Amino acid sequence: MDATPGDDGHRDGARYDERGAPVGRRILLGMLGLGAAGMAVAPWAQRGLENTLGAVSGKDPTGVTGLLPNGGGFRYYSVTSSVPHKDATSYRLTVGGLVDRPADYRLAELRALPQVRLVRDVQCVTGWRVPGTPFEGVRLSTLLDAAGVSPRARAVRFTCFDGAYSESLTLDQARRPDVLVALRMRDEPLGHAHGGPVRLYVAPMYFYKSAKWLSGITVTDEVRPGYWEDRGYDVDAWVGRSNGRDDDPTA
Ligand SMILES: Nc1nc2c(c(=O)[nH]1)N[C@H]1C(S)=C(S)[C@@H](COP(=O)(O)O)O[C@H]1N2
Ligand SMILES: [Mo]
Repeated sequence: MDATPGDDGHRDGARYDERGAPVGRRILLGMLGLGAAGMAVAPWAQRGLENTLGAVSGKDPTGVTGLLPNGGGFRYYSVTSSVPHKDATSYRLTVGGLVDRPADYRLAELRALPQVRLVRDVQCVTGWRVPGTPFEGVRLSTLLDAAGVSPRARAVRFTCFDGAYSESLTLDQARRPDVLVALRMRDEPLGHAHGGPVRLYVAPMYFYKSAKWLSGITVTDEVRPGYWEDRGYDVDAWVGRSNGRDDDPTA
């Protein structure tokens, strides 16, 4: 783990050279190595640690089911403590709020809708990038059109079955053709670690907008900042044009 004391795991890592290439430290966000990595971790990670240790000692009712062994002898914990597993039988996506026709989709129903495949670079605001990553799924606009968005609506809020994460988009952003309710990543069904069976995929924005384990889409009258946005990150998270980059003379 490269989590560094004093680095919040997002903002301090977002540094770019003149060509716009990220030069920040790599942080494996979402997974936290315990043990020899020690306790010198970023504040966001400490929050995860506390949640996780709380869960181990029984204080967190969600418990720990997200333990994953890895080759190095570390155990990995999800920052948000445990995340339930959902499959084709148990998964549901609700669409509600300021709509005429609230809906409740099963995985098979989402798979039966028109699918769109996009190949873009994944960019975390901390600086790590994965070039040319295919995502495939249903356009969010398809689900919004099916639901019939009220004229009073201005934004869309996303909630997750991890019980902790949330995100938001303006209605205009949500209607972009490069915003998907993704069922596949890298030409495979979306695995649990990447937010499967269904995650949001907001191609033009930093990856924190792409909420994993998506369970709720609520049309609202105003933007409600999401999990990281409550912690200081931009709601409008355009890659290269947000999170202070425009104000940074070194950017
Ligand atoms: N539910 C949920 N979604 C989330 C996060 C999270 O912690 N929980 N982390 C966000 C951040 S900061 C990033 S960089 C990506 C990481 O996605 P990955 O685990 O598929 O690489 O998920 C985003 N969506
Ligand atoms: Mo991130």
